[in-house]
Amino acid sequence: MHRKLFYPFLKGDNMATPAAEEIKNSKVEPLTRRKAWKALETHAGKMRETHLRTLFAGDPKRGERMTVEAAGLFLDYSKNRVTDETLRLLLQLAEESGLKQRIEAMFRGDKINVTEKRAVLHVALRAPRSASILVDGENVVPQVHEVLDKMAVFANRIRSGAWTGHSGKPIKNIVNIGIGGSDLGPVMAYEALRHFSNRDLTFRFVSNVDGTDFAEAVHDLAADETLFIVSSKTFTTLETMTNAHTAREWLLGKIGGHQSSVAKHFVAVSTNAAEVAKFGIDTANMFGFWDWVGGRYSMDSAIGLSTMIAIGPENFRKMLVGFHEMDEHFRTAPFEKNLPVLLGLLTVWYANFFDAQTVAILPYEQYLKRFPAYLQQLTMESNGKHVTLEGNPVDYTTCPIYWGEPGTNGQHSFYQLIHQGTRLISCDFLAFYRTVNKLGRHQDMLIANVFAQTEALAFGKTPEQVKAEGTPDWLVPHRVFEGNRPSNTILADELTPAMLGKLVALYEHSVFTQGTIWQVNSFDQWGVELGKALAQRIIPELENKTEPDLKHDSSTNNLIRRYRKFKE
Ligand code: G6Q
Repeated sequence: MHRKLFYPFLKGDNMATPAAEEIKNSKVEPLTRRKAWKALETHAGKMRETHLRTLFAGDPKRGERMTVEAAGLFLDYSKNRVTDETLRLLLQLAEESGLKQRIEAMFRGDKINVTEKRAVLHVALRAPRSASILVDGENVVPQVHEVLDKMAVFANRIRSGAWTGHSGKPIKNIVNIGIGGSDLGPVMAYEALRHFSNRDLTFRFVSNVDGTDFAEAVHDLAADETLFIVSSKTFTTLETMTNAHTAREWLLGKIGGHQSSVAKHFVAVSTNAAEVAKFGIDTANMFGFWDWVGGRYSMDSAIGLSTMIAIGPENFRKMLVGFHEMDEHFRTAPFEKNLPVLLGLLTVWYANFFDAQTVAILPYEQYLKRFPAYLQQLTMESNGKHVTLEGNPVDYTTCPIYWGEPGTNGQHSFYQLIHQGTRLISCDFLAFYRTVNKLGRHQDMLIANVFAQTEALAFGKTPEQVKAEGTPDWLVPHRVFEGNRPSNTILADELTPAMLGKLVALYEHSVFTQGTIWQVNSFDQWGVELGKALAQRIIPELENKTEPDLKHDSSTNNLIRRYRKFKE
């Protein structure tokens, strides 16, 4: 049920905080009371009984009709369990949810991240120089380009060998130290754009506080040729700061240098100049960003410094152009032709009306091998929420679980469950017409598998078809494919920097669309706080020489005691 929580700031005259004002102005009915929602509930009853075979048989042009092409991406959504009526109702739900107004509010720089009282302006990170986006009355676009220019100068110095380390040798190895939003984007982008990267440079990414991550990352690196980029918005994150300090000790230990050599081997990406300076990094070598860039929306900010060093400033700018193209599409295209809106609405459709628990992201492009992991944070940290913007518990499901692996590997493992398991899993298949690695027949085989999988998922194989193949009766049930498993197919030219920008923006805005429908704040992440705080309390309890006075529950106390006993 929709239980109302008591929040003092929501009472009458107290509606004066920016957060409360923002919420009051949104004037949107609770989700389950919206007309379109109710109509969708009734409609879904029928659709749950309808097979994709019937939908395709009834409309020979369905596979051509239910497609949209924009910003160089082609989306075939015909293999979804939807009719024109479903789409009409989902689009009506978007209208009733105030999606248009929310998009405008985001692009305008309104403080739509109400719990942190911040604007949400990753779109400003890729706005052209001539654009103007105001935050608290100030145009932020010139600041964005100032940082990009500074990054470009630095990236070129590294790439050309002009930047030298302590011993006068050029830098050969770049190690990005960061976690979450300060790691997943850089790793994903580096892998995705490896073809465009400078192969004379080695890139490593250290995120985990598990010492193995650091140890293995630097194992074969020459310290005097290594540059660490400490990427941390706050410059206080436990994992990142622990790894950064370990890196400094490692460096100084290897080169026997003085603290001053730190400045030659460390740069920072942060919003916290004071902490950066305290660490020993010259703030002239600090690349800034702003509180209106969320971690998981920051791969195209200075957090992308490693990406820029890898692929060069020109390619980085092409990536930004790709992002911007999708931003403009999202902002201006009518919803029925709007790729992120359609993707977002389809996710809502399965999550809320088919009780789908998960979405599989299946890139048929080896370079996108970290894309599912990247999207896990983008989607689940954004929309894995249980209260609305007003703080009311939701009485509907929010974000599904995202997961996936690059094709065709998954076909030989978990696809069994997608084809014949008991769960409905909607799948996004991503594929490209062309590859930069043209090897024999590989690409045709790869793409044949994409089309084959979506066909098999949608249409399956009936008992009659199985029998007709001469299968003995006892084996027939095992070989039947029910079909009716939904999928989207997204096709594009080739994975270039611009294309990567478009793809990331596509999902960013799909997440925005979903969050708007569910009326959650897609831009905070309070759910990561409790574990962090408890860890801070437990660390000394593990390290203290004297037996600590434990005040946890009996399980946690016992685990701590056991670890203390066996750790040496
Ligand atoms: C992302 C989150 C989170 C964040 C990391 C790293 O949206 O805010 O993943 O990016 O916790 O934070 P720092 O960059 O401050 O170290």
